[in-house]
Amino acid sequence: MPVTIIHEAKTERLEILDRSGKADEALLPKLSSEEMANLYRLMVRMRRFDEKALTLQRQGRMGTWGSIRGQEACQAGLAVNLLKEDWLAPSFREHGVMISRGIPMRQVYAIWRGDERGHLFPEGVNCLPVSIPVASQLLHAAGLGLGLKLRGEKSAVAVGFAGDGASSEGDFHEALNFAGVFKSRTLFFIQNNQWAISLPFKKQTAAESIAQRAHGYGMPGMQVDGNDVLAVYAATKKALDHVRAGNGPYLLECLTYRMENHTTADDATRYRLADEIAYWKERDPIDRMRAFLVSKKLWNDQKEAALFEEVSAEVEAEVKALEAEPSAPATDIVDFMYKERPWFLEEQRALLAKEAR
Ligand SMILES: Cc1ncc(C[n+]2csc(CCOP(=O)(O)OP(=O)(O)O)c2C)c(N)n1
Repeated sequence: MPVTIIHEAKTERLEILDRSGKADEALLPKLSSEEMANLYRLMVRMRRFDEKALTLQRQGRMGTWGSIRGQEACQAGLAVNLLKEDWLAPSFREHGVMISRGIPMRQVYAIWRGDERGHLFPEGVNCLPVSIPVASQLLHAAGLGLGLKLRGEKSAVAVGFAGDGASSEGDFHEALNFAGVFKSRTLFFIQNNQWAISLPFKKQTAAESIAQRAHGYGMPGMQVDGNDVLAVYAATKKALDHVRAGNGPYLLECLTYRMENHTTADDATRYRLADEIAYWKERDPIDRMRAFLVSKKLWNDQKEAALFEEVSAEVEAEVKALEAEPSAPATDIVDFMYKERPWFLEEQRALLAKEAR
């Protein structure tokens, strides 16, 4: 019986900066000095924002917090490639992209204090509410992307976010299959931070990468060093160009590491070894980019101090504004659920309103 090959697949991986911040010059994206420094600024801003939330949580001023420490390059590299008309379908670990898109820090903090008013995003910021069910965001983005296509959009895309754990959910398969078949205007943006709470990546799949699974859905996929902001920038641009041009969806896997606990309710020292954390600390996305900028004479201690002061002041002002807000009414629990409340929620709402009085 003659055998013919019906599909051959290769999956690319991109990295530009080595761990000490030295660039492969041939691969450098065409960015001005200011644009490169801006990527760094965004990451530092995210980190200060994140660190403050962890402190607030320890002080009992925040419900819980899912840290993005270590994932700043993924989020900054994507954020600068987004257009105003794009849509985001975020999971619970996208604060960096959200604050870079013009959502005030205080609103993201509010969400994590269980205050639904945080989800009332400024007019014109196309972002769905944070969705907690793992992998659900990909379905939302597949549908949004189809909607944009049916509306005849020529540039807008939908970005669906998920982690490595999400790639084992049925929703992941359904979203990618659907988007592939209907050629949705969707970028599937996977931050593989190696852990789904206490489950390591090698327990998620027998495949080497998430990116290679794109072949099975008839879309291109790529893996990028998610701790290298220049590589994420370049890979995201390539992926978005593909989707914007109407060629269908794209699967981008950013290989990164969750430096903190899963959330403040977790203790990662119970399942992770110190060696692993040390390995990733040496590949910190902010340190790498700073070393690169310094080597190009685009950054120095003075700029660093000024930036730190600026973002710290912003974070403090946002916390002040957050804490000056009157508490959310108890009825918000049901008010944010449906456009039209069913009878049983009306009953519960009345009860809540009475109790609150
Ligand atoms: C459908 C569903 N199952 C379980 C959970 C509980 N849960 C929250 S986060 C998480 C792990 C997610 O891991 P991953 O997708 O790798 O994202 P990461 O938290 O690492 O960013 C789990 C199991 C959930 N929120 N939704």
